[in-house]
Amino acid sequence: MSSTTNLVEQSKKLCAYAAVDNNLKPNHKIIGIGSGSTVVYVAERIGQLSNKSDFVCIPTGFQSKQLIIDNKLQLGGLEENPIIDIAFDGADEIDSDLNAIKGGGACLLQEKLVADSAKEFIIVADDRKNTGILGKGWNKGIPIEVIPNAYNKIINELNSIGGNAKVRSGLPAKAGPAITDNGNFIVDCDFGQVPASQVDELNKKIKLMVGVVETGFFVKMAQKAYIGNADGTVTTLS
Ligand code: ABF
Repeated sequence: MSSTTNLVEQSKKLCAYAAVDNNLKPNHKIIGIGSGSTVVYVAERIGQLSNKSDFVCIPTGFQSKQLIIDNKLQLGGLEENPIIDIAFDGADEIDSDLNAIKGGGACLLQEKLVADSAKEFIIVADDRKNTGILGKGWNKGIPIEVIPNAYNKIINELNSIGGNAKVRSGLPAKAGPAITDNGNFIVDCDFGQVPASQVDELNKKIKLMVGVVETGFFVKMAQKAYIGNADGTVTTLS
């Protein structure tokens, strides 16, 4: 592992541990556990607690479910736990208003369901994600989950409002489109940089397109973000 990779890994761990240590309280019983590589350390930290069996953890997808199981935490579902006390998740990018882009891992719908069900939603991310303006660092476009046979219709509509949209390929690419945990496709749409003041309006426009299931814009959903810096410090945004 190169020293840069080590530093990034260290900053992910630092912010995740700080987010858990400063926010998880004994009265929190239901915890949302998001997806991605930073939240791995959130699950690890919760797994180190002596009272870990007091918590029920709600996953945002397959990887997240495995994380909960691997850390010997109690797995639950949103069906029987529709109110979550606190949820932790990563992000692809965060702006100065705590708007976020999520969905790089194609789990945005379940991630948004968990975040929306949570009384407190906390983002954990390394400092490469904290760019101040969405679309400045993240150049893969806004992930948008769509009903499969609507993808070309939605690509046309996104392009007509100034986007540059394409359907996401699965791995390996020649196997066809990426399929989400919900059986849908992902369209990634580049809008360039989106100022914080315009995120809500753009998100609403996209959501109104028939066939769109959910967008990767998380508009002011987070109460706090814990940013792990390369120098070993953690910045809290709120
Ligand atoms: C998920 O994981 C996604 O919404 C986001 O794409 C990604 C962030 O992952 P990482 O922590 O690996 O940067 O939360």
